[in-house]
Amino acid sequence: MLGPSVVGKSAVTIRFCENKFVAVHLPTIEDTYHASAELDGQRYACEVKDTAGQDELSLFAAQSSIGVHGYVLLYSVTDMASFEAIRTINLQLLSTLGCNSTPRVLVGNQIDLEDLRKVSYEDGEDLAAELNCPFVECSALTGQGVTDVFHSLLRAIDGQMMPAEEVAVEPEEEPQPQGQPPSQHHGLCTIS
Ligand SMILES: Nc1nc2c(ncn2[C@@H]2O[C@H](COP(=O)(O)OP(=O)(O)O)[C@@H](O)[C@H]2O)c(=O)[nH]1
Ligand SMILES: [Mg+2]
Repeated sequence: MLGPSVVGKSAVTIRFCENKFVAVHLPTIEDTYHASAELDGQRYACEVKDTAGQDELSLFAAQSSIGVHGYVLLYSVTDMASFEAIRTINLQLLSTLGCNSTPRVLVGNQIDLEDLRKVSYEDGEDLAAELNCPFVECSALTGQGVTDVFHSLLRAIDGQMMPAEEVAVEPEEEPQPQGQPPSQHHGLCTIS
């Protein structure tokens, strides 16, 4: 679970894994949560790593990527600076992984605060197109869209993990992303 501070990384994680809203969560706590998800007839055991957040002082560390299958890039729709920070966080992530793509989902949180919205849905869609990943808006407070966040990411992870013969593109035209070889472990997904 990546993103700037106070955008709701912990709140979205806990909404998905424990189906409750935590109004106050210590910002420095980094913890791993578990959830089970059912998608397209397949059951997934998800491990979600809540991070303390990425900013100028705490960049994404290579060791944080060990065993992680996909990433949530979270901003708050009420905070334009948090949205603008996503590009940098994404670049840091890809350069740390040493690849030009990895399963990610771009997520705008806090859509229950519509009156305070600063980042439009279209802004989010445009950035997701630029980052080449799915886009979801959600609210950890109401729970709206939260399941969709993780389903979108599981689809992105599953798409990358498909065995080579099931991938519809020609390898010459579209090389597979480097750094994370295809895996047969479809049942367990670790998300950061
Ligand atoms: N209204 C509203 N508040 C939220 C939502 N998600 C998080 N918050 C609040 O935003 C603040 C930061 O949330 P937190 O999960 O601690 O952010 P983190 O630092 O990114 O982990 C807390 O006061 C939360 O209660 C949401 O969807 N809607
Ligand atoms: Mg937190």
